Amino acid sequence: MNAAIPTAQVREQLYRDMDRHHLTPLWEVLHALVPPSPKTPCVPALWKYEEVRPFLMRAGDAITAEEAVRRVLILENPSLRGQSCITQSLYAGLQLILPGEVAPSHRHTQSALRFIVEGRGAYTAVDGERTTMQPGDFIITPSWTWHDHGHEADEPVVWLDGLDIPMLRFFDAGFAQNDTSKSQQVTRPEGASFARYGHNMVPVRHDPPFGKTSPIFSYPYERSREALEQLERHGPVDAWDGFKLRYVNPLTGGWTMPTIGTFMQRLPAGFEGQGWRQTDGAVYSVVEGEGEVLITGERGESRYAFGPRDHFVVPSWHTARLSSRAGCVLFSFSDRPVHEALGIHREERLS
Ligand code: GTQ
Repeated sequence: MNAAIPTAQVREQLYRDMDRHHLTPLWEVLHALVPPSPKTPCVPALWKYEEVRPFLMRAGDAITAEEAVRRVLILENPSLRGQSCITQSLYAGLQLILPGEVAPSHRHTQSALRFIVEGRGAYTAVDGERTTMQPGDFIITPSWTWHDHGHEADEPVVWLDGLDIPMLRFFDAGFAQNDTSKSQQVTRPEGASFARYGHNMVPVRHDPPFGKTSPIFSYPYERSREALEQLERHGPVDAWDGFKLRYVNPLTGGWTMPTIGTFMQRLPAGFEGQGWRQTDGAVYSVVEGEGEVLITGERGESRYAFGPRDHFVVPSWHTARLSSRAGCVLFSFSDRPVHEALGIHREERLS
């Protein structure tokens, strides 16, 4: 080693010489690769429905559901523009279907959830069964099942799409096919899957129809809301979450989808929540009522006032604090099933 040559120069020369061999020094990036705590590029964001809706309706004039295949405005994280994602692992969008339209049948390995935001009477068909959409319903399109959406009633219907698109892109595991017909054949009456699996009973002999995904593909709001109302009557309230329930796969007690966890919670009137943070970034859809969320990360603080049909995202390891003067109901989803499957989920509840 020649002590006269400054180390920096030796290093620079090394980096340049090995660069064309596709080699790079770990020690320059180690800290960023293995950070002491999650450093997400995502930022908190809020989409007010009154601002989004006019664009959705203009999209309704600009393109048909059939031509678009899916007429969706993607909710893009402001710091990840152009990447079609709301967190690094999750996709979210608002889909519009107008009376008389059909969004043609296809299938893909990406799992999807629909959370109905506005309007009623549209349907989604999954694996031969249709389900009619009502605001607040949580509907699943399991991986690799044929699905089409249609609308035979008389008002625009808008729903939140949540998909694991970025995750499948990360794993390079995405496949898709278009169906030969626009709308799939209906082979079972509406409600058939709910009758079999949705009443705390399941057929004695059955195979899980959708593999790792819940056999119930529509969870009606009426039921979720009733459960939350009863919880509120009985107490006690959780200081961080209010009253929060997780949607379950009745066959396993586990998550409804292998990649996405879904939740619904009620914040009672006067709720002033404590802060928490967790590794799974989460997307929220406001169902009813009004409230506030304070989200704190290393880059600062965001305070959002939200009302019905607004959407917001809490990125990984950001501290969130919910409050509501008049009370509200929130739907949310995250990639927690994956964190748990990998044994990397962490949560901190601050007091
Ligand atoms: O409804 O099948 O928002 O395939 C994005 C991709 C919706 C759907 C999206 C999709 C769909």
